[in-house]
Amino acid sequence: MGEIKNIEKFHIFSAVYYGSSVNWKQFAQEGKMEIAFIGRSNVGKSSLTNSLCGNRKLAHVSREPGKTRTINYYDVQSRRTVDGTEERQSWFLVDLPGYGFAKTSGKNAEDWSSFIDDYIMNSPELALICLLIDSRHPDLDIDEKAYAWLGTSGVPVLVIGTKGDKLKASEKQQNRRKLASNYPSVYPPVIYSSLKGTGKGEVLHIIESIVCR
Ligand SMILES: Nc1nc2c(ncn2[C@@H]2O[C@H](COP(=O)(O)OP(=O)(O)OP(=O)(O)O)[C@@H](O)[C@H]2O)c(=O)[nH]1
Ligand SMILES: [Mg+2]
Repeated sequence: MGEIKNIEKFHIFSAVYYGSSVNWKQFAQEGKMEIAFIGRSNVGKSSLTNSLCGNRKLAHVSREPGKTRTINYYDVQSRRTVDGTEERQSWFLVDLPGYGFAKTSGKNAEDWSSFIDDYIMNSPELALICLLIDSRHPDLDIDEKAYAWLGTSGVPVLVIGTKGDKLKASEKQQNRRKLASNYPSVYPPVIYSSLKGTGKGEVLHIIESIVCR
């Protein structure tokens, strides 16, 4: 009888809340790779965190914008099997507060908190920034500003179009093309639905290429 090879796809098998901070220095010395989610308030960052990790109770999701106010670190363990050999990876998924929402009006109402800025610019372990954009609105000024600014960090950006379940199939194709032209990146944009889990394979595949190198 031939031997049955156990080939296992890359997946996250454990994700645990690690800590919250408004100061990038607090966790910076851990030396683990970090993948961060950034995007407008209410775009679905916390929902995506939960969807990717397969745990609906991990990050707090809210219908009200401005739910996540701190930099939240999740300690993630992933694994894959290559030619019968299991490989494990340990990294941080970092859920950031949203931008474009402020209870106070004024000059900085549209800006993100300065600690997001500090975090992005001062995290040597930051290997990928996932920029989440509502797939129904692929050309908002505030997202274009965020994208332009993120480009100065030198960290690769993956654009994820969220709430894909709210688009018709034809709109999905069209808006994916718009995302690709508005936010060019080494990675093609992914249309995601945290509600249905669509796009999860594509995002995990890109994460795999980063955490397994
Ligand atoms: N239909 C649909 N709704 C979604 C999806 N993802 C998130 N939502 C909803 O959008 C709202 C905001 O989701 P969150 O995940 O809390 O968004 P966030 O970006 O973390 O928001 P802040 O922490 O406030 O910046 C909630 O009501 C979610 O249920 C999705 O894929 N499909
Ligand atoms: Mg959130």
